[in-house]
Amino acid sequence: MMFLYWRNVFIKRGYYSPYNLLLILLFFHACKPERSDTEMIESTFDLSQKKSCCEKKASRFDTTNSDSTKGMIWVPGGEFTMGTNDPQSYATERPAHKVKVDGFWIDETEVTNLQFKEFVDATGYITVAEKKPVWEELQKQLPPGTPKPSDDKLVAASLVFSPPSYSISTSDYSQWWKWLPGANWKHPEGPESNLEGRWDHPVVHIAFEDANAYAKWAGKRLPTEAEWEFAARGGNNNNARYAWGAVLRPNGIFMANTFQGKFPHNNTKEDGFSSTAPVKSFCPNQLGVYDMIGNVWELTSNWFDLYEYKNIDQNLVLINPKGPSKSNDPEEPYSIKLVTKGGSFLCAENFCINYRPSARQGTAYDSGASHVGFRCVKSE
Ligand SMILES: [Ca+2]
Ligand SMILES: [Ca+2]
Repeated sequence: MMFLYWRNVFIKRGYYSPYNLLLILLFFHACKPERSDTEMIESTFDLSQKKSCCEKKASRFDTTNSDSTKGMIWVPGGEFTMGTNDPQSYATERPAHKVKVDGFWIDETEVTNLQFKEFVDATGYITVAEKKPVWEELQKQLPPGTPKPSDDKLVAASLVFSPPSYSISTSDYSQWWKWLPGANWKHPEGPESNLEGRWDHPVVHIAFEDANAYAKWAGKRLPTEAEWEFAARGGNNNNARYAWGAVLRPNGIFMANTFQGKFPHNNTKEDGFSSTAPVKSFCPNQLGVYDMIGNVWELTSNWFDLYEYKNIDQNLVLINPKGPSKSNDPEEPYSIKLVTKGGSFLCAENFCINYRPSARQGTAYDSGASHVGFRCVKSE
């Protein structure tokens, strides 16, 4: 979190330099326009369309859950093609490679505000975004010599999407991300906001340690990137571009909560939602799992290495890979990042095409934001 915060501080204080601009660009490196989905069909959101779609998508497997796996879907183990060779993808997703995972249970939905509240009520847990940052910890992710901020900057806060009302260049991320004191999971848009009417939305402003604490309490864990991608692909090996097939909007139906219109200022919300949506608002995948794509980015347990896939032996089948032993992004050497997957309600055609199962993004491990959440898994 602090890494992006400091970039904003640099900019606001006039410390704007090409280096800092580069950092900003690379933080969301995967969010840049690379193609138009020509197969996209113009459509408006229609609940009757969605209903008919969902009725056709029965889960492939019985979900006879015990209490410990209530609300979870069993993903039978198998081999699949992870990543992609699609040239219309980001370099960090390539090349495709063979992976085999054991079977596991996965949460049917992203963890909701109500579920997270149950955890907080039971444990008294306080999230990272609710606590005043510790300068000594911040320093570890900042270039040497970075000056200590004034105390009024070292306050509990989180990153909130706050776009302008007019068209701007998509090259400066500080134009739509605001470091907002008082923003946290209970107040997603800041102190004046609350969760009324949003208990079934995914919880946001969750850092890695927050997600791990919830998972431990629930007797679960975060998925590896491989588990997440296998589940997002419906537990099969077709390596389709989208989680549901080759076409972004089959028969004009919106399959996920993403961003329509011109990012960041003009969200036409043709899919029905300008921000997070209640979980299960869109069709489940072949396994019966909801919103793996879109709505909110989802944390995994893997450290993010920008070049991880380039170093994989293509002749091997990786068995239950857990990713690199440490974060590595040479362009942001001080930022420690985790892999997040699936894209969010902010993924727009003109800016970001991360609403695909192979897409991957590095997110600072100590960060929360208004478009990042998580779900859990459980081994057999
Ligand atoms: Ca949307
Ligand atoms: Ca999601």
